[in-house]
Amino acid sequence: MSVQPVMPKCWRVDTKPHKFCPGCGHGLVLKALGDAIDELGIQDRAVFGCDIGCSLLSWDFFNLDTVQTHHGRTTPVMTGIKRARPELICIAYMGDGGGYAIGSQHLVNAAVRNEKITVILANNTVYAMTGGQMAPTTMPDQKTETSPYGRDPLKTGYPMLGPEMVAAITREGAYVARGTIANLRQLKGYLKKALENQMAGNGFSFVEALSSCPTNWRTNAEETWKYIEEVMPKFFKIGEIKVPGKGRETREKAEI
Ligand SMILES: Cc1ncc(C[n+]2csc(CCOP(=O)(O)OP(=O)(O)O)c2C)c(N)n1
Ligand code: SF4
Repeated sequence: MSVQPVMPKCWRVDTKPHKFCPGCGHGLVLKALGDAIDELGIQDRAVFGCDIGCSLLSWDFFNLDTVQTHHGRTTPVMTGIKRARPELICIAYMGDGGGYAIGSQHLVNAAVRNEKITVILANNTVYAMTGGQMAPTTMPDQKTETSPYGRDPLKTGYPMLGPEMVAAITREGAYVARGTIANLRQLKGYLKKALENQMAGNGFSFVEALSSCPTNWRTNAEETWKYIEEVMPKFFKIGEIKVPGKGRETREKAEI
């Protein structure tokens, strides 16, 4: 007897199996997002925007109106749709290269303006689609195509703490959290809260998800999971960072 995997209702079954590499975190983030959309019952009014980078492989992932945009420009494109059609739930999905480097000005300005959209960013610590170059989120000592001896923070800076930055520059009404593919239930909870924040018209909502790229990390399943569960959270603290009505959380400092 064959066992059919349970897929979110809002996924497009005919485009599965998806196009991501085996062990890629993108599929898990999108599973959590699909479940969140189903549970909130917003499939008929959600609009999904994906970026350049491996996130673009989700262009046919959902049974949702979908737009695929230029690198890092998904945030302003979704902002435009939201302003024109405020009743829609606008979701921008991107990688850390798109959100924190090539499109960082768009993320910063949308956050400062407290645009009523939801941005979801998969942080896999590399520019994956182009072959694993160093990204703003590359960890200290992490080897990449362009940091073959490991990232030296004294020369190239420390990894970008995106949610912490967004929390600092948004005003009241913003929701900001960092989840991980290692805890999908928690990640789904954060995504639901981010979407509910948009539905309530409160302000910007932003969720970073710690994600994996075994292809460019050159890791097997065990090493990949260890990196996600043990190494990344030492620097990228998981949890809610800003919640409307509760203000900004003061969390313990990162270990590195
Ligand atoms: C303006 C611009 N600069 C550079 C590129 C080349 N480029 C395409 S994908 C990519 C890396 C994407 O990395 P990230 O956003 O982290 O997503 P990932 O592939 O890791 O999911 C780059 C640099 C581009 N398409 N456009
Ligand atoms: S290259 Fe990395 S991020 Fe891209 S699909 Fe493969 S595992 Fe995922």
